[in-house]
Amino acid sequence: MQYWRRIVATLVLAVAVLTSASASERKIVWKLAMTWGGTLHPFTTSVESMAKMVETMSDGNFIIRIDSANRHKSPFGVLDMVKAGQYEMAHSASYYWKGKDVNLLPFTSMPFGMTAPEQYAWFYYGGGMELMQKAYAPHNMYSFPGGNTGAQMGGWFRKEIKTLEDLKGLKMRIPGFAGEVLAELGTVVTNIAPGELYTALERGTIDALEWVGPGMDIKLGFHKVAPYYYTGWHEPATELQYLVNQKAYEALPEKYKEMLRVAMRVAAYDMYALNYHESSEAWAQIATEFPHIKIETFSPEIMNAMKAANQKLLKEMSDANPLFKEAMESQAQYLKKVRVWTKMSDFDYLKDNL
Ligand code: PYR
Repeated sequence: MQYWRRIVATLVLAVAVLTSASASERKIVWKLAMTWGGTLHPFTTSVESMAKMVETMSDGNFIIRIDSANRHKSPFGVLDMVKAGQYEMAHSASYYWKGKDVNLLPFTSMPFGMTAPEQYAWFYYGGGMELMQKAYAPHNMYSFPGGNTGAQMGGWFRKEIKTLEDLKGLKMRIPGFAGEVLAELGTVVTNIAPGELYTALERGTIDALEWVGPGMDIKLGFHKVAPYYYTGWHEPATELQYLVNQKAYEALPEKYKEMLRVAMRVAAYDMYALNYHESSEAWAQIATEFPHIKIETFSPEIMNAMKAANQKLLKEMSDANPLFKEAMESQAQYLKKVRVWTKMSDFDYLKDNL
């Protein structure tokens, strides 16, 4: 009897030790740095909902604490911070790193490229994810889609842009490959952190800027200083990115890796739906509340020049960077096939139902 009591007591102790060990192993706290200030909804709220999903799915054991750019003060430093392991994760846009590593450029949106449904199909089923991981591997990180804005507006301009001459010398905030295209046409291009956009436009540091689309733009007040609002050509499917430190990710239990992947994917799709909704609401508001805003489309002369510059620069950059070339060829091949379907489905439906 004594013997059995001792065995049972030992087993109870072993279970208690194991349970507390696995419970303490499962308690994980990560830090995430955003490029965005604290109130850039829906970018910021999408990240918050991702972290909330992870917390709920893990019974409160996997916590992701979010630092906005207001706190870490380095909106464009988040790539380096995740690379160095200072933060386990970041939320940003891949094309911001074109000056550091041009191979990271193709994963946000390319001028005259894929639309959001096409690009999601490419990411998940057309080889895009594999190419994105290949591009991020030298930085010791993984990258995951982090929410799409859909096709963006071409930007806010103080003056009407009638000819190519009007683009020359114009100071414009525009990131990514589109910035390269406009620079080729003589525009003085810069990237400015989102938190400083309004002040830069208002003070005349820049003459024009593009940010996202009506849902986000209207809250930042650009229409008060730059009444010409151009339709887009440059970012038909802007996908934000989660950056995840490779070592931190690999150290996660499999279950948590899956929770994180699922939460990022759900939050990303949801941001796309929410931004679509909010842009349509804001568009309706623009028409009634701000009638001075003029909606314009760039002339065929300007569009053709942009397309030609785009092709020229794509070739030059591809010739100099094999991985960039691989990503661009993959997108071009994918687009060839998927656009036929887009035309047969959405486009043919819409042309008779607008
Ligand atoms: C921009 O920086 O313009 C984005 O659309 C994210």
